[in-house]
Amino acid sequence: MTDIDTVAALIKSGRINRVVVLVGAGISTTAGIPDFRSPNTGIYERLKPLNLPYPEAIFHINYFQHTPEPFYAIARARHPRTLKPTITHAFLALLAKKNLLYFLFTQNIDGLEHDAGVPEDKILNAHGSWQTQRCWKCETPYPDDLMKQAIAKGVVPYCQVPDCGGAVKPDVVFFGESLPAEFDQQQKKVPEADLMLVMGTSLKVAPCSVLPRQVHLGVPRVLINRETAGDFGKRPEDVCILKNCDEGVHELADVLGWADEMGQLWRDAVARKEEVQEDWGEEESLDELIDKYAKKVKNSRNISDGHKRMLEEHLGQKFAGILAPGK
Ligand code: CNA
Repeated sequence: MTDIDTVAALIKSGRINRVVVLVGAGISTTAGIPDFRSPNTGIYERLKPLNLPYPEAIFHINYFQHTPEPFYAIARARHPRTLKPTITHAFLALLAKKNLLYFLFTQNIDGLEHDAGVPEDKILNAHGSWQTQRCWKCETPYPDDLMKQAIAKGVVPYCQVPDCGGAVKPDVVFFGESLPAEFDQQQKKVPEADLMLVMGTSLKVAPCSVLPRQVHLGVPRVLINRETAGDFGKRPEDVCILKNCDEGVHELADVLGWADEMGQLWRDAVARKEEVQEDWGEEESLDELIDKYAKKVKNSRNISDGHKRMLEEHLGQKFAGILAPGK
């Protein structure tokens, strides 16, 4: 019996009614958005030309507060507007349709679970989303149309409140920020699971990384991921399917006899997303945007606008002026 057969047999037994799912960036890589940590293809490795103090800095609130430029330089390539749900997202929608999905924790900020048709009340976007935005300093919301323009152009949008001057940040949870209050409430559902499914995550980011450990001993935990993660494999009831998520859910759906239904859900979701595609002008890849920004920083003698502002604040306008490009 293969691992896929084991999981399918559990689901077919009728004893599974409360599947709690945790997903991460790996379920969206085939939609065209790179994850953080995969070697060569992950964002962290590709950010090297930017000479950041450390790769996570670009998503760290302390860094963003004085240097938001790198985040916006690549935001266009990370914004989910053009992304379409994958077959793995459709599998999640199918779990919900079959009343098996008890709750879904997603660490992703691309909203593709929603786009695939998973009901809103079954999803916690644990790390927020791009749907809304506000000033990091005074928390005043910022208009959607202006935010779109800023992302499309790769420029930093600033708060419109007089004398505030804070950079606007999408409501995604940066490193150094707290998760939504709802997380504490929803994580109580984990010990109520009769099966936990974890897909596409390295389980390196707390607190989501601890969720699989909150499943009761004896309750099956299934990992579908390219590599092993967290403490998976330590419990006798663990099932580790080490392959691409889309491949894993395809095989599972085949054995369960769900393949046609899943395929239809996926096609419908893709068609819905295609209908609302917006034209943001010429597309530039993540690497092109990184390259462009790296050159810009180099030409301005490695002093970003954010650093200049910081110098101005701390050392005074005159001194910062000496470091301005071309001086
Ligand atoms: P991560 O640390 O980059 O890990 C991704 C995991 O998925 C790794 O173990 C990979 O081996 C695995 N993986 C990659 N592609 C596939 C695939 N096709 N099939 C199976 N496995 C695959 O990302 P995590 O999600 O664990 O880390 C949490 C971060 C990533 C959260 O803060 C997210 O907001 C953030 N993130 C989100 C997105 C998104 O919204 N799509 C993209 C990039 C990063």
